[in-house]
Amino acid sequence: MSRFPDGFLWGGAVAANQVEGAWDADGKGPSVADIATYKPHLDLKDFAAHHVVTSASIAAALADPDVTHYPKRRGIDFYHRWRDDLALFAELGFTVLRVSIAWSRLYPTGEEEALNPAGVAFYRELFTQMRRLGIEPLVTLSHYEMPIALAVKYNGWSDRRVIELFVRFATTCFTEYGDLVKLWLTFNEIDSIRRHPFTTAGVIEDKSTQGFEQAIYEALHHQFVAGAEATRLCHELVPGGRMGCMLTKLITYPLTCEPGDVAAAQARNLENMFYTDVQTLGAYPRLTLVDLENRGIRLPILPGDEELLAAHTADFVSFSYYMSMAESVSPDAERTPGNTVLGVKNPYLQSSEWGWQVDPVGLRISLIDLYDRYRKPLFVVENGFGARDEVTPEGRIHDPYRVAYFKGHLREMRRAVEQGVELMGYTSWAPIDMISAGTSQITKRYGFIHVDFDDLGNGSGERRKKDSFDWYQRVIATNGASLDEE
Ligand code: BGP
Repeated sequence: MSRFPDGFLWGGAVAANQVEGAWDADGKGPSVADIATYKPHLDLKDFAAHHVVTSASIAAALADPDVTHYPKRRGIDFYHRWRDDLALFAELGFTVLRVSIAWSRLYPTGEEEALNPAGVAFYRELFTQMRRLGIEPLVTLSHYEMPIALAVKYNGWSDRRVIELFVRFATTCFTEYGDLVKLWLTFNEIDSIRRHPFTTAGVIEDKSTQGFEQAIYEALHHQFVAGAEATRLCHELVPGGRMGCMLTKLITYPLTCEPGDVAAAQARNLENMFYTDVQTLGAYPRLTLVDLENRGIRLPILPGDEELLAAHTADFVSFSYYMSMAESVSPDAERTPGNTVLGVKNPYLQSSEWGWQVDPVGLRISLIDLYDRYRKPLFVVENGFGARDEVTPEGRIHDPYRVAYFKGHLREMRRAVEQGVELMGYTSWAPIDMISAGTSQITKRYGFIHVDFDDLGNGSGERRKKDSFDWYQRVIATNGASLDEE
């Protein structure tokens, strides 16, 4: 019965915009997440359509006080129920919990000189209670929830002035919470900027006079620079502080050994890794620079930027892993959605109701790939199975499909560790049901804990343990040895 290394961190991950709710309580300003609507009329698999925003739709949403049709405004009311939720996480045996800090809870528009004291107090209490429960906080500075005022005024991160504002926010987080929080992440899934530029970086197409693609890469460069500066400040201001970068690990296999398929898959994997290359190796890969040049994209690199990137790389590489894809040059190849991407269907894999292809071995391959490329500690900070759960008349939730998903992935993860991958920990996505990032639904449930809300916010909000709760509790209690049990 093999275990994970002593001190391996076990837990779960959530994001402020998907759980907190209380979008305008206690001085919080609106964020880009607060205008996301649940669009049941749209194909759940057409993720791009769920993320389309215009200046007009933003203005209309901001003028609308409704919370029913803006699910991230209400989340799962974690802002008021966090103590009970933390108690459930402690009962699971968590030694780490990944959360994010909502920038607009500290700086409502992102530009205030003065901090919002209620926001500061909220996170201080949260981290203090985590420490009391023996749960290490792992904090993401930016998880799809920048102040919407910065998107409207500056077209988000496409404007270099947002770097300074973010660095001030990060500095505040380090000085306010550095005694409690030692593990930090800069930008959640920074690579998603090309898939949903508004959600990730506040970039709005109808404001991008320089061209949408150009604006997106300007925003990306500014996030890279801000991330390196935040890494420098974390080391300066947080005793023992460690900063990680975060990637959506989108592994792509060639559908066949037809060389064209192999080349197509290689191109997708290189595109995916480019983001961690910059943050971990400290420079833009030449292949990417030439590709951007060929596409007429100009990176707004200013003097000192490249030195900063080279000097302040990530201490560890974290990533989300949910599914894998295939690629093919054949125009007839069937495509299926994944985590805000489209890829070719792999005939060897099953898919979730949302079309995400389930591939536990892909997690081991990803761990080996990333460790061999970066030779730095890794952290799996998201992995999980979104599914509809039924509550029985007796109030039970039987979710064997979720246990099967985790069992497969955790066994493969353990094999990678046995092969020598340095892995700091694992945080499942997500320990409790919440509003999905892609489609703003709660009925796409991930948790070991059920939350009694529907997609329009009806329900008591009551928390209920699913069958998978006990299963994960035992995995943690045995440091993974119970994975061998049938
Ligand atoms: C990742 C995000 C998370 C989370 C997850 C699941 O991309 O970092 O915030 O939501 O995907 O996706 P979804 O909620 O769309 O099912």
